[in-house]
Amino acid sequence: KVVKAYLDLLQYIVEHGVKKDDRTGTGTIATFGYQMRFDLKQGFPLLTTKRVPFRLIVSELLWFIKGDTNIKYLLEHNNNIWNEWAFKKWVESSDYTGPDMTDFGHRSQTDLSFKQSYEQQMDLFKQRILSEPEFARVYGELGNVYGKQWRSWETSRGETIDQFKNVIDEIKTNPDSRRLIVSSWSPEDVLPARAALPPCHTLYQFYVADNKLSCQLYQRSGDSFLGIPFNIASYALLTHLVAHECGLEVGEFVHTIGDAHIYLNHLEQIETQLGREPRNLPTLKMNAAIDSIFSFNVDDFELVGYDPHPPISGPVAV
Ligand code: DHF
Ligand code: TMP
Repeated sequence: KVVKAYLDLLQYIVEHGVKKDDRTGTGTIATFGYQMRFDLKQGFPLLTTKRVPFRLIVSELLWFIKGDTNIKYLLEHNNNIWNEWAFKKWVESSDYTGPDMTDFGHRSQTDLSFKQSYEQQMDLFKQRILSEPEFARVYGELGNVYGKQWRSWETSRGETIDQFKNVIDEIKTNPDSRRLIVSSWSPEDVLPARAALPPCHTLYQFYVADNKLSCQLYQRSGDSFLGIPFNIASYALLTHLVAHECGLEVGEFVHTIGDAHIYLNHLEQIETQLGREPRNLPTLKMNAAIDSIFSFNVDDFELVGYDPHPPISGPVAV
């Protein structure tokens, strides 16, 4: 089955988006409030208009489910998608004595000799995270990001709440509940000192009807070219995993986005995708022998029939 929901989003922003400045200084076109629906029975919603690295989506989701917030696990799985935000804390710290890395996100795009120096510092940083446990403990840590909020939310009384496990238990025992929610947004944690990046996927809710599990995500801010393709696939995978754990079929993934934007330095990549014909969706195969959602490994997942157009690269706004 071919799905156009993502291309419709791009088209909508291109047509109706307004120019808007943003925190990163890159500039965007943006719209506010947009919803996509994916029927997970029709196939696994990984983009076909560019190749998206599924293995990175798997390792990031398993990292959330483990409750881990340190990039060490991601690096051990060759996943570099969160490096910049840990690196930023490192180069801004008083322990860092290398060349000045101020504003590395922009400068590495315009200044070739700086880019080399940045790449060298980033490599050194990754090596140290992987080989020095104490360094990793301090500088690999992203703070109160998803893993922490899902699995060990801290209350003002100093207790922790495992929202993720609780919601799974609730789906199993009280599937009609209208309170099947996991929230990552804490007003207390929206400070740079507490989280490297305040959660973009703010809150999700499950819904059970006809023996099918659906999931809706409220995403406060969506980078249409880089983040959203990952987010769609990640929550689709999450829905499959929770459905499997609860003995349910999969229903829909509903994706609601607040500030849905295209960075101005991604417009060309967006046009390329709008010129491509979407192809049939792949299907997801999971290792059926795994009996707990907490026991999956990266190689327990496989996509069958994924035949996308070639990858398209673009700079990430830090
Ligand atoms: N900041 C911004 N500005 N946009 C984001 O999408 C974003 N996403 C974050 C953290 N901060 C962010 C976490 N998720 C990539 C994808 C998702 C992601 C971070 C980065 C990314 O760069 N994807 C590349 C492939 C990367 C690779 O192969 O290593 C892509 O082309 O999809
Ligand atoms: P913001 O905190 O200023 O909204 O910046 C976060 C940027 O990262 C924004 O462009 C949205 C993007 N983003 C996603 O699209 N998906 C994600 O999963 C994450 C973590 C970020």
